Amino acid sequence: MIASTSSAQEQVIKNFTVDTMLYTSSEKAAAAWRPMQGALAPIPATVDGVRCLTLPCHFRPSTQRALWEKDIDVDLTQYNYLYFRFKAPDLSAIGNVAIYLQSGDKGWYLCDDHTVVRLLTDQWMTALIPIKAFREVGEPAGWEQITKMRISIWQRKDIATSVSISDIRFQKIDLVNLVHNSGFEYASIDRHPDYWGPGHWGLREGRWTAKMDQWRETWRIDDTVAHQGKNSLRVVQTAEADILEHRVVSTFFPTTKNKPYTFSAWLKSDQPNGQEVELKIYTLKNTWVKKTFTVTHTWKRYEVGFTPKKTSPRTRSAICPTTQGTLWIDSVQAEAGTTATTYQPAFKDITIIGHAVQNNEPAIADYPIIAGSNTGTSSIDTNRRFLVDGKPFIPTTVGWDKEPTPNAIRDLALSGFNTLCFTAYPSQTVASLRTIMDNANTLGLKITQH
Ligand SMILES: [Ca+2]
Repeated sequence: MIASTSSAQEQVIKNFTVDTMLYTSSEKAAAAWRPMQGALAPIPATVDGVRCLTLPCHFRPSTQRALWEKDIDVDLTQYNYLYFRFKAPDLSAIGNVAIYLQSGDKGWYLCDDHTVVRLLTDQWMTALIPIKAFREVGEPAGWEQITKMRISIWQRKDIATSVSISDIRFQKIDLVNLVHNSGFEYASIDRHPDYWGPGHWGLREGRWTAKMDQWRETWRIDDTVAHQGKNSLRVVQTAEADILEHRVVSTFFPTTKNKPYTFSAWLKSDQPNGQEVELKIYTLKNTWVKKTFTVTHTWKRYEVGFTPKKTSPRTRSAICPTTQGTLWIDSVQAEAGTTATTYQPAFKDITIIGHAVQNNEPAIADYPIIAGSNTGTSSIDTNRRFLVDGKPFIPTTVGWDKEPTPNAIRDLALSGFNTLCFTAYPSQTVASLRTIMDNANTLGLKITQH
């Protein structure tokens, strides 16, 4: 058992390794993870390139579950998450994976909630379970004295199957950053960062909408320059008229009224005499706080404080170059408090989306998304790709702020776009919406709304 701090996320995560699951024989594995109630001995294995312990589950009609126990010794008041990786080749045979933590002789802490340990795919998955998701069974003696971990795999089908597990740890994760993809490390679409846009989430200027490839060259990931990680965002501001198109605006994050926050970003410019850049916070109803800086040619952190007058789930941060130059942006952070603390990625940026669970909220991949097609289903997969009917899909469209006419819909389809985007107002009737949607569907267009 090793307590260590991850070098990659130094100051962010403290680890207590329960078991790396790297055993050289079944005997040694079974001595550590004792098979209980007739379960079979664990098998050291390499599954899809991952060294692990495979737990054989030979379910019979009389078998409710297979379980294994290991002695541990940990004070869990110092940690707030249980982390492990697992893979189940036949999800249909597995009912649930329950984790028990024994404390004293009279009780356990148990996590067996399907919403926490979810068997989503037959690939390697990462579980990140909040300690507070565990509930008491019997009379556990306290979080300070955890002496045993039990893995219990419940049967759904009475067949022989298995679950492989790797790298079990308790973690202390104390993340403050509210901004998603704040280091620009994720880009599902070629060199275009996830969770960021130019403000209106589309381009308004006609000369750019006709030359999207050129605009992308001026507003994109740069994987040769970074303050942290591999990427930064590079914005080439060539004319003052392009200020709106070259804003760098985050997705929403929640803020609480009368509470101070600090927004910061690491910036550098190619301008020898500096480039003017605004840091902005958009709060409710698009009121904003801003501070203007002259950014120099070396990486430096800039920050602005703000205190929202109302509680809102819809606060956004923005970095806006207002004079000409090439600007690199990285390590953006919005956090509670009056000063910027050491940069940390946001919670979901260091976990595998789709398998991370925070405060029992569904992970992003679990939210159903309704596609325009009346037969299609859509979702976001574990690699953050948007899928329609199981296949990656990138909507290309022109947006209407009113009802698109039949001719407009037809022209959209004939021009090679694959999606119709329009605003649905309360004044519209179901019948008029239905006409638009049927029209689009007939022409093979998906529908999205803004
Ligand atoms: Ca970065």
